[in-house]
Amino acid sequence: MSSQDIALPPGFEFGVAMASYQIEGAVDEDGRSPSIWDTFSHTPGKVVGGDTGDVACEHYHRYPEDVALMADLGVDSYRFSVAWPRIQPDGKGPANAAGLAFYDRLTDALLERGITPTATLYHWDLPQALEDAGGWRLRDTAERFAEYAALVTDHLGDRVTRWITLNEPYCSSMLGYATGRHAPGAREGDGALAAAHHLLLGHGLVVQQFRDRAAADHRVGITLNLEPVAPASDRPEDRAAADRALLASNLLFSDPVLAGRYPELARTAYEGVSDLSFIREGDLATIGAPIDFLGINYYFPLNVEQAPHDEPDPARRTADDLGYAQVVRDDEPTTVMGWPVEADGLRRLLVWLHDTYPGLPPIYITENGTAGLDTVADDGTVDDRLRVRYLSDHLGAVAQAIDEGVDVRGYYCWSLLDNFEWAEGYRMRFGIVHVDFDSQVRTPKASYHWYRRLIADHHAGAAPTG
Ligand code: IFM
Repeated sequence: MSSQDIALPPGFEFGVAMASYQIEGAVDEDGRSPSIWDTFSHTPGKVVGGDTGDVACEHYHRYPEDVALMADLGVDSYRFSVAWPRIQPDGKGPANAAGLAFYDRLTDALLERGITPTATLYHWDLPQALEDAGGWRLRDTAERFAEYAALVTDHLGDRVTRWITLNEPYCSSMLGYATGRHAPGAREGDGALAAAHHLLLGHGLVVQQFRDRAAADHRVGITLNLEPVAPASDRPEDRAAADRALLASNLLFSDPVLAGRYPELARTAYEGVSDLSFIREGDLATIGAPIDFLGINYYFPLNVEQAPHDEPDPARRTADDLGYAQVVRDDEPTTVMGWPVEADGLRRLLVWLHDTYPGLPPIYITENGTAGLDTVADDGTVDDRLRVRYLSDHLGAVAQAIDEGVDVRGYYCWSLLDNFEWAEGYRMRFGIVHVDFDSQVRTPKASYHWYRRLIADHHAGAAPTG
């Protein structure tokens, strides 16, 4: 699909997204304390190749060069995240002025280039001090999060008007506390479900205080990673497995936020794993308070079949052990991450959201993109045509969803730079700009040039004539 074939409405915004621990480096500068990801990545065997975020893309110092790349790309907005351990090294108490100053510099550089800052308050780098006290298993962490958020929004709120509370609470809770694939690397049942609830409670508390403190034209939302879920066959057991997969990957997060409820299935699916007694009266009203927009991160569809539980005894089961397994057909295209590629899945997901939640707020696609093992050729180019295809097909799917009535306002490509891809380290490159992690040289890939043209064409087409 060429850029001319992607018919997005006038005013549609284009952006790029990145996150603090994946790019900043400078992990012990200006008072920053360790986060759970510093601890996890320094634990042998947790990250491919023993990679850490110690240096990453050196964005903490090289941000002017990176903002210049964004300006040249022509994006309307940059979605970044604020590192909690830079702002509150102990996870509580007054703000560290040197930490805030970095986000001042970044915000000012963006605004000087006419790029709208979109700030995410939590993209997984919990101060280690808070994890040592119990982390997201504790209700108290939700309260700490709201305090931290107030420090950041009060300080940057004169310039940043679009805020995202959490990035992908599914990953922070389920990968962090159930599968153990992400920091802090726990494998729990009740603890992981409590973490999910307390993350959402933290979101709700921040929305509540945002309404009290922020200017009327400021906007707040949350980013969820959701998948269109389908059974791999018509067998009743696969259909039931798909219901449980839908619960775990979507409804456990989308229902409380968008409808102020937990799905009934949660009680039966987690029976014996957790009594869900961490949910207190009034929590769902807090979590379900209206938001101004919903951020959606989409990477792949989820087709599932029934599978035996890893652990027969529910009392010893981790929260991800729900008796289903993802099915990827041999003939299905997949990325180097092993993720199936299906652009229409994004359209289906958006239409499902629209049909499931009356009063759905406007949507931004806050992340979408694909990994490659990209290298710079002798002539200095990076041929990532698979990424061009991926991005263009997915933007086409967004355009179709808009045609079908879904209110999607913008799209952020993940990611501008190759960066620290969590447990996969630096091997998996998601950037539209290649980064040489030895020299820190940035080289725009073919996808960067393609996206640049698409944005320019869109802006030209949308510009008022005469
Ligand atoms: O790199 C991550 C990002 O931090 C969160 N969403 C998915 C991306 C690709 O895995």
